[in-house]
Amino acid sequence: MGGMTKTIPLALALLLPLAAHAANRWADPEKMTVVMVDNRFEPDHLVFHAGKTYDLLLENHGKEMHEFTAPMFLKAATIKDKHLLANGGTDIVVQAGKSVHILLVAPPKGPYDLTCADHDWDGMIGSITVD
Ligand SMILES: [Cu+2]
Repeated sequence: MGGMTKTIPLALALLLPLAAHAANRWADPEKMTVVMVDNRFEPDHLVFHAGKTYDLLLENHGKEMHEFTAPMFLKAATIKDKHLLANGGTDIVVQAGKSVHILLVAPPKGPYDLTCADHDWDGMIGSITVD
């Protein structure tokens, strides 16, 4: 028992700086809002900076369910709450009238595809640039 009380504070002393560092990554993100309507993204071209943290807010103002389908972008980014991703991590589903916040660290530079898997046939297509 005496050994435990000595061991725990030491473990905490070692872990707390790590926890603080991990938390800082998500502190003070840049806000980015994308509005989804029937059937398009507003705006339809998004620009992120590689390695920067974002609070991406997806607002569905439409009467249809829409999806932020960006398989390569979402796989390459660091996503805080992966449970918000659907269909094998390829997209974010936003029900009509709802919104979803995603905290992410932007992936490496490059162009990434963006579509709505439900309405790409109707031109609900955007694009993402990470620079
Ligand atoms: Cu859609």
